[in-house]
Formats: sequence, structure tokens, C-alpha cells
Amino acid sequence: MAKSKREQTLVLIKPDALKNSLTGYVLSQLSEFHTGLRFAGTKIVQVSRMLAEEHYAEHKGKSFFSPLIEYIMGVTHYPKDPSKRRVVAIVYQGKGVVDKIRDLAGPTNPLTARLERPGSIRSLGSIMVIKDKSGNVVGDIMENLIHASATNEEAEREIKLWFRPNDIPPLMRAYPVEESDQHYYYKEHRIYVRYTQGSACILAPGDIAWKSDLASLRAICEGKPVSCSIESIAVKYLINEERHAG
Ligand code: FUP
Repeated sequence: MAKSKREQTLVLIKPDALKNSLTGYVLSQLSEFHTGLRFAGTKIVQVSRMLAEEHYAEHKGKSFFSPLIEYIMGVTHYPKDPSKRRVVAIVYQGKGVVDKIRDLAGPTNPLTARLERPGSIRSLGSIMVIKDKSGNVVGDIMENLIHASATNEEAEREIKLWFRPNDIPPLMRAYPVEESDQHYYYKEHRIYVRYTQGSACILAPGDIAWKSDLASLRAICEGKPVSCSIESIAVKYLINEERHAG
């Protein structure tokens, strides 16, 4: 991970917060006036399955993974109205930002938050049980209103997953960027340097990309191993795109 002088974190205002009209409340809790922290980037995202699965990759295989994906995609709260399925994604910046925002968010579990940290944002969340096909309870899904990166390393991974460099003003970027010197296309888990039918162009010559993404793309094209998935690089360029290159 690149070392950065600017500390940043990713906050997601999740679909349950939007549905319960808590967006303004969350933003005011996190405002510069209250926290000394600043917005570096923000966007409204209709979360694709690819983005959801990359964001929560560490939870793949767990009982709550599938409902968690449906929750962050907005399917749980807006089953019949896809146009309302949104998340507000924000990059916050400032000294100690990761810990400060985790503290304002409160414990992951809303019940724990109510007991131990009344007044924290997640104390307003709820818990739903997950049942299998036979109706047996197999786990809990925590609808906890916001996501906040857990560590600086996670913040870097998550910010680079949700945001392109140009979503953030140049003087506020925390991680190195580089200009792409060629085209890169994505289609069905593969990267191409020339257009192939049905592929989506993710970078063109002159586009500004995260330096680490370009290093990974070059390695992929040379057949070398990379430490991240192809989707984690491509997905940020496909956010809010109508093309289906998955
Ligand atoms: P956090 O870092 O606080 O978001 O917590 P985790 O990474 O442990 O969990 C990621 C998301 O999965 C949280 F929003 C809560 C949710 N979760 C469940 O819904 N059920 C569980 O049993 C565990 C986590």
C-alpha cells in the first residue's frame, strides 16, 4: 500500500439510511463543523453486484453474504423500485479520520450500539434474522445505516474501488496517480488492450488512473500474477454505466 500524508476514509450512506430519510442526519453528524473533517469526493452510486461483491469480498462464503449483497445493492429496501436503489459514497479527509468516523458510526451491530453507544449513528439501525429454505434461523443481517473503513489500508482499498482519481479534486487526492498510455477494455473477467465485441473501455490514452491500477493492468497483460482481482480494478470505471460487461 502506498504511504499517504493525507488520511482518508470511505463512508457509504446505505440504502436503509436513504429509505428512512437519515441522509441529512448522517451528513450533519459527519460535518466539518462537528468533526474537523472534510469531504474530498462524493457520488450517488447504483451499486452493481460486481461492486458489492468486491467491496465485501472478505465475507464471501459466510451465511450473511448473499443478504448483505442484496442490502448494499438496495434490493432489500427497494425490491420493486430499482430507480431508488442508491448509496451515497463519500471520501472524508483529515487527521485521524478513520478512527474518528468509526467512533461516530459506533459498533457494527445496532443492538450493541444501542446498549454501549447510544447516540452513535448505528444505534439507529436494525437487525433482521436470516432464515434458510426450511425457515430455520441461520444468522443475522445488520442494517446499520453506514459503512466506514476499518483501517487506513482498508480505506485505500475501498476508496480506489469506489472512486476514480478524477472524482476527487487533484489537490485532495491521497494516492499516486498516473496517465494511461494505452486503451484497456474489460469483458467477462478479462482485460483486453484492443476493443473486442461487448467489452467496455475502462481507460483510454491520457486518462488519469490510480498508479497501482495501471501497474496491475500492465502485469495482467504480461501474464504476471497480481494481488488484486481484475474486477476490483475495472468496477470503478463501470459505476453508473448502463453497459453490461460483467
Ligand atoms: P464493519 O467493518 O463494522 O462494517 O463490519 P464487518 O466488516 O464485520 O461487517 C460488514 C457488514 O456485514 C456490516 F455492515 C455488518 C454486516 N454483518 C451482518 O449483516 N451479519 C453478520 O453476522 C456480520 C456482519
